[in-house]
Amino acid sequence: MKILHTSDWHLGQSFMGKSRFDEHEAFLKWLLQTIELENINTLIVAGDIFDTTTPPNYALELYYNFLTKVSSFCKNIIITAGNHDSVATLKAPKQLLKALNVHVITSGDEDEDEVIAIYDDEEICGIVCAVPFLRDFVVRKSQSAQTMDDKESALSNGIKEHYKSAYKRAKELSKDVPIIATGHLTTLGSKTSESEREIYIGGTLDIDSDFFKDFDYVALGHLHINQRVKSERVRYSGSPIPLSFSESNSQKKVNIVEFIGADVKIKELDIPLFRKLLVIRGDTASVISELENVTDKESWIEIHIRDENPFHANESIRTRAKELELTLLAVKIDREQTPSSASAFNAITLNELNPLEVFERRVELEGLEDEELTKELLKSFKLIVSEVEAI
Ligand SMILES: [Mn+2]
Repeated sequence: MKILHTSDWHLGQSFMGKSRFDEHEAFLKWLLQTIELENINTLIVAGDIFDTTTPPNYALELYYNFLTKVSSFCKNIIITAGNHDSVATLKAPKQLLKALNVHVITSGDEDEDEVIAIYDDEEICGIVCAVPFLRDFVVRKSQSAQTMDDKESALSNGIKEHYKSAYKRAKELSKDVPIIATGHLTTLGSKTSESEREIYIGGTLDIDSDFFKDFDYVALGHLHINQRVKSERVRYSGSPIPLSFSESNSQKKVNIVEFIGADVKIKELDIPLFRKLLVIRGDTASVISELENVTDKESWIEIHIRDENPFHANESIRTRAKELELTLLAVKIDREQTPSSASAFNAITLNELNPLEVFERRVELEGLEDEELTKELLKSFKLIVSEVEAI
């Protein structure tokens, strides 16, 4: 049995106003070839298929075209929902996709059977506990939780129970084949990037990855950097394309997991980079000289200015980039070096900031001296954002 594990495609992402269509199309083409070449019989996509709950039509088209093609030569296909996905959008074609051997698991509630037998020819060769991103309403057992900490521990216990019961059902189905779990969550001690939203109330819920130890392999999604967590067999595949500038230096990968008898062989396979994201830091002169050395005109560029006169620096850098026909997606001003003057802030447009950054700047303008109060305000703001985004 050979599995390909990927996640966090974020189809339809609008990246500072730019479409990722070309990169996603190239990735899916590469993925089809890889699945065929590597003789993969099980494909797992561990959440965040789409970037938003209302994906644009071209993103849906990419998704369906890919599934139609891949199902003709890959026997088992398992798709689970992530925190970005809309349960309804993924669920609507569920029955139709089943005819193509595509299993779609959206919420993990009692109506959905997450325990899926996978086949090699006509024989069962493994079982996948296809656990999606577990939304609050699926796991929260205790309504009486009062404080944020109570709520967090109720959630984390609920999640652990959920995996335990899936494992038990898998064992009942077959005792002698590998059992694989999927998940869309943050585990303790993992590396994050700037493009993952906090998914549980109050921020990141730390799930200790130890509780995965019964499974033969755990295919995780949510974190965008490929990594393993504590054990060789508990891994994030990471996203196939860099979703933020903070990921520009991390090689994108898929994981290929092969079971041979009781042995498991895991290979990280590099994905080609379809568009370069460049981060350039420095004062005006050094940024401009680096821009002049950029050879790949298709690159998308983020600038961090360290300059005494950021407003002027911003103007000259943008003008030079235009002459060079380069695409600057963001010009940021390194804050430690910057007087917090209105002119510096005006140099940045709103779509170059995330909601938290906007809120932080607003709080900064208040000039609050009470550090505790500032912390509380930021925490409450994050809570509101995570609730709005979880809808
Ligand atoms: Mn994601």
